[in-house]
Amino acid sequence: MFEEEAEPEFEIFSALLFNALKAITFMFFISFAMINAPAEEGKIDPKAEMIITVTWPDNNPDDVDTYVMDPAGNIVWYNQREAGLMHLERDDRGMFKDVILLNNEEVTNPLNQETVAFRGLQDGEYVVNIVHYIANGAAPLPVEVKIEKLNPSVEVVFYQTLELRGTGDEVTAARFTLAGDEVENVTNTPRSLVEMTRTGGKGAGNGPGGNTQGGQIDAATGQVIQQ
Ligand SMILES: [Ca+2]
Ligand SMILES: [Ca+2]
Repeated sequence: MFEEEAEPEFEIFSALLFNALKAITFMFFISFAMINAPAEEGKIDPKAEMIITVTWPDNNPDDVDTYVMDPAGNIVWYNQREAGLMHLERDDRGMFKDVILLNNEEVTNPLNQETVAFRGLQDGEYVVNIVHYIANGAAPLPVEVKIEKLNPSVEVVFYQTLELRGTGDEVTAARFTLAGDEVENVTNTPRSLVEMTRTGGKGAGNGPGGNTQGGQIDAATGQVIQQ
């Protein structure tokens, strides 16, 4: 009689133990996943070698896009936020989704700024363009472009306020050539990067690093060297 009663008690205990183990395993995996969840938005590489900052007036609803091409022909833009050693930290779309938490309440963040960071440098020419992706007003939009080289000490390579004149307007802010630690030949000779991203160039956004058709860029002509 006693032995028969002991059996269900043991079953309840083992069922409880089994469920507790399941719960602990579940919590372990959840916490592990949370630890590994990357904070993609707004990430700045602490080892950045160069920073390009593009800013337009606070609270302006226009969407400006930053395009940067490295000497290898990689192009970083909102649809290809990582290319070569460059990373677009944030695609600012004017007022769209611009909120910050203040005292646990969502308030509008007036800032309009995009940042591209280089975690390494390559010799050769870089091209920095700004594009008026969406214009809401008729007046030209002032856009400030700042290019800084961070090591061994902060050096402002370029700083200028340019104007964008309506949806689709693309302006070459600066082109510069790196040779070791030296920055040479800063110009603003126009060169479209938007066109290259739309015609299947290396920065076309079809997977990491773009497709395989791009190649070495000739620093003199700015053209892709056919292999
Ligand atoms: Ca943008
Ligand atoms: Ca904004």
